Amino acid sequence: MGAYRADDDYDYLFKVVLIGDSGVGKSNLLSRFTKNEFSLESKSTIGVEFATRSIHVDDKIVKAQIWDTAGQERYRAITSAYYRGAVGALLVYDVTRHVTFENVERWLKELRDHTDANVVIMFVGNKADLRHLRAVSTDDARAFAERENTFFVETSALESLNVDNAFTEVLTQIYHVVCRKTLEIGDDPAALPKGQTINIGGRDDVSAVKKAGCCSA
Ligand SMILES: Nc1nc2c(ncn2[C@@H]2O[C@H](COP(=O)(O)OP(=O)(O)OP(=O)(O)O)[C@@H](O)[C@H]2O)c(=O)[nH]1
Ligand SMILES: [Mg+2]
Repeated sequence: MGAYRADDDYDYLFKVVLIGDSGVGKSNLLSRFTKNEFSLESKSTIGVEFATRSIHVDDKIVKAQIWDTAGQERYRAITSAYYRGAVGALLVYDVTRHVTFENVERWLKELRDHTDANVVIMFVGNKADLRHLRAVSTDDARAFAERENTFFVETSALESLNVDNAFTEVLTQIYHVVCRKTLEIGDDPAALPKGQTINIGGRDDVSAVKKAGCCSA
């Protein structure tokens, strides 16, 4: 039937949320990843938007449903609904505005208060293209990520630097956590190591495994 696959032809669907202060570039990271588009004059997000993109991990199709909301409190939707079912998050700050880096602890707390303990978190320093305006060092950000046990990358939505990598890494990590759970549950549920499970079967969860079967790794 040719190389085309229907949009709903996927093996896994994962909900991923974007969080971080207003203006750090969440919406542009999303549009760069899902549409390869960037806008210098994008407006603040109001409410919630989402977009999808499918990628291959091993021989499986992983579809990401990525949610984006406003960094500003007054434009944000109901917090618990935004996080419900999320298995991954990109926590974004702006490398040229130190205050956005200082606020990540608050974002991290909100994220952890509302999601499974094993949500995969990518800490993202965006606007790396603005080299002359840098206000947060890579070392400081990496140290924070190590302390908080999250992944870390610097990106530029403008220059398409590391944007695909950031999303792909999150999706791949989620995929491996989900696979591990399936495999180990198949063996002996009691043997599940702490800190490695992700709830994907709950009724309210958007993220779900569509078909049975898992990674070969
Ligand atoms: N130089 C540069 N500018 C960027 C980059 N990413 C986003 N911007 C600009 O930063 C501004 C804010 O970007 P948005 O994507 O709207 O930010 P946001 O985090 O979605 O903001 P809220 O919706 O208000 O929470 C826009 O003017 C973008 O063009 C980047 O990588 N480099
Ligand atoms: Mg936005």
